[in-house]
Amino acid sequence: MKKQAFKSGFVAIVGRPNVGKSTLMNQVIGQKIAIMSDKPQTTRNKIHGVYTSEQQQIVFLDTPGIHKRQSKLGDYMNQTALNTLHEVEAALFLIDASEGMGGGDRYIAEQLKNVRTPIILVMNKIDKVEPEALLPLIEEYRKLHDFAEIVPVSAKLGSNVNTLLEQISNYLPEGPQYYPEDQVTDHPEQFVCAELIREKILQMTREEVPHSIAVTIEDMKVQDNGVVYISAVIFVERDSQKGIIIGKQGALLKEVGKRARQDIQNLLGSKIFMDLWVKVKKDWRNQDRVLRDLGFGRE
Ligand SMILES: Nc1nc2c(ncn2[C@@H]2O[C@H](COP(=O)(O)OP(=O)(O)OP(=O)(O)O)[C@@H](O)[C@H]2O)c(=O)[nH]1
Ligand SMILES: [Mg+2]
Repeated sequence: MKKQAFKSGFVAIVGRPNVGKSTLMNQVIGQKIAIMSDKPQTTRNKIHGVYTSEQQQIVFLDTPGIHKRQSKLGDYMNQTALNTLHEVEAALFLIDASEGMGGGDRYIAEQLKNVRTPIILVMNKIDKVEPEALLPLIEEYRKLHDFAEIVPVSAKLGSNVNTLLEQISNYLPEGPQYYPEDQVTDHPEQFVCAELIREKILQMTREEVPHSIAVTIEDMKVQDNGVVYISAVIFVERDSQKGIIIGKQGALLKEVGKRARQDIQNLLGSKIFMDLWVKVKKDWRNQDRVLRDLGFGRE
């Protein structure tokens, strides 16, 4: 039998906030590259996740959920997601099949009209949907756009994800293996560590607090005893939020540190010691200079 040529390419994952884009990417990669939460607007940057098999290498670009902007940070996030569509061989438009179509999906479909990239409609969260409800929903979405394929999946359970990978393969050109097979992302470890700390805060706070947080790693070094020392700063927008993050007698911050440490030790494969600091940067989500300092540059 003739050996098939190796294929490779870039695939964007776009959709409304909270539909499961990051969950899907992590499921395919088999590792947590992008943080996930039940809060909308969890992902803020374009996150690369590399999937490698014997026949193909797909670089997935997980993007921020496209939403009605509430800040300059929101503008950056939406632009990041939409610009990504032009850089890829194919795009996955993820929707939440358990919620049905909303204004947000229609808005995104509108944006897709100017894009020549093949778009695969991925109907996620089918574990929460009665099978007979799926067909009418497919018909409804079909009217929005001329999709290249339509694939129902459960990103959380991994159902039908292999079918999706096979479908994507049809849209990839022959190409080289860009990354070594054991590399799952090209983000620096510091970025992933900061994100893991932010994820724990998202899990433990509510309302405006999750959106008002930014995390930076100020220092990260291997000590003589082999332990990795990490110093991280959690930025908030208001004094009252600083109190919430620290918690009663430092309890919340301590718990954030405990949960993050476990994930970061898994990521780095070594013991870590972590110092967490909380600082107020007034209204940082609307300050151009601060946004740039925090890594949200122009897209
Ligand atoms: N039941 C179910 N829940 C899912 C599935 N996929 C994702 N979720 C949940 O949906 C929520 C949002 O998941 P994320 O992966 O963070 O969503 P996202 O689209 O990346 O969100 P943003 O980054 O905010 O745009 C989390 O609570 C996930 O556990 C699924 O297939 N089934
Ligand atoms: Mg996400």
